[in-house]
Amino acid sequence: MNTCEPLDKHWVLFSRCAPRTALLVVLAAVVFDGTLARADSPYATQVVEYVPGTGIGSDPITGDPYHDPLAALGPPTTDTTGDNWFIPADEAVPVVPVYPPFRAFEVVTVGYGGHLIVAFDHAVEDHPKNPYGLDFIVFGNASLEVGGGQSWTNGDPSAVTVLTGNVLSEPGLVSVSQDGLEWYTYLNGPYADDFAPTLGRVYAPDNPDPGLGVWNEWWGAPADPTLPLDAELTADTFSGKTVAHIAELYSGSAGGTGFDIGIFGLDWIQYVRIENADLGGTPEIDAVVDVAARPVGGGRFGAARLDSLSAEPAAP
Ligand SMILES: [Ca+2]
Ligand SMILES: [Ca+2]
Ligand SMILES: [Ca+2]
Repeated sequence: MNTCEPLDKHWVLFSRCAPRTALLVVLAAVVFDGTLARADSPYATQVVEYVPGTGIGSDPITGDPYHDPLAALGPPTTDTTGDNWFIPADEAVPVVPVYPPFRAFEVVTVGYGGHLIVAFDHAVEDHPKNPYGLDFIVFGNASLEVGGGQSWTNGDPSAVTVLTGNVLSEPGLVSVSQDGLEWYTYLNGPYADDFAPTLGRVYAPDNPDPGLGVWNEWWGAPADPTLPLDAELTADTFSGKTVAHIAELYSGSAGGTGFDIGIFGLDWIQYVRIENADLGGTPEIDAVVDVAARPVGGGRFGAARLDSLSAEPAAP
């Protein structure tokens, strides 16, 4: 039924796929005829196509299904809410790697058989000064498993230690395109809704943001979603460390999964597609972000940058 399945073990040209309009009829897709919000937003600005697929869950507080693709536009979630279990639902809760965004207005699910295509309002470049060679970042709602019967209660992050090194992820297959027709797929990863979990705010016990509430003694300004996580950091790096220490290791980055478009020989892309390829679960998408080129750290790890995402952690 889907004529766009990958055809071999390498990146795939989807130019032989049926035209998008035909796919819409076949798959009963929802099309959003959105206009570009503004020029040069670092965030995806347009939903080109969303096929929800099956197995879409719902917000545990409101019951709303996770099927609003507009949740994938704009910046990733900085503060989510309480879960009405350990934390009241009306309390702002900074996203941390052990407490991901989970509300239906924050993330959209790509169900079984589903996919989501978003577009930027500009060309996302394979810029030589992009940190670690990574050019765009997909934010989902993966998290680090805490373990040991601990719970996140929006308290002191130095009092909660990540024990297992496990990532709770639902990997989505990612493709990129310049024109929305010819696609290049990261068949061997990295994947959407996988390492690294989002960090909403920098750990700043000396300068906490008073706007969050009198309880906040730890969290400062929003972390930078245009800065990839150091490509040498892995989930194993974080095992045995407190949430506070992990947040420090993010070094200002908001995390997410970084992608290098240079591996396809492309100088730029404008479209990103996330599909459920039955790699495990139903991925959530919070945001898709253009990395900001910057002088420090650009290309620091050269060609090893992507492999290092799954490699053993380097010595600090
Ligand atoms: Ca690159
Ligand atoms: Ca997820
Ligand atoms: Ca979002």
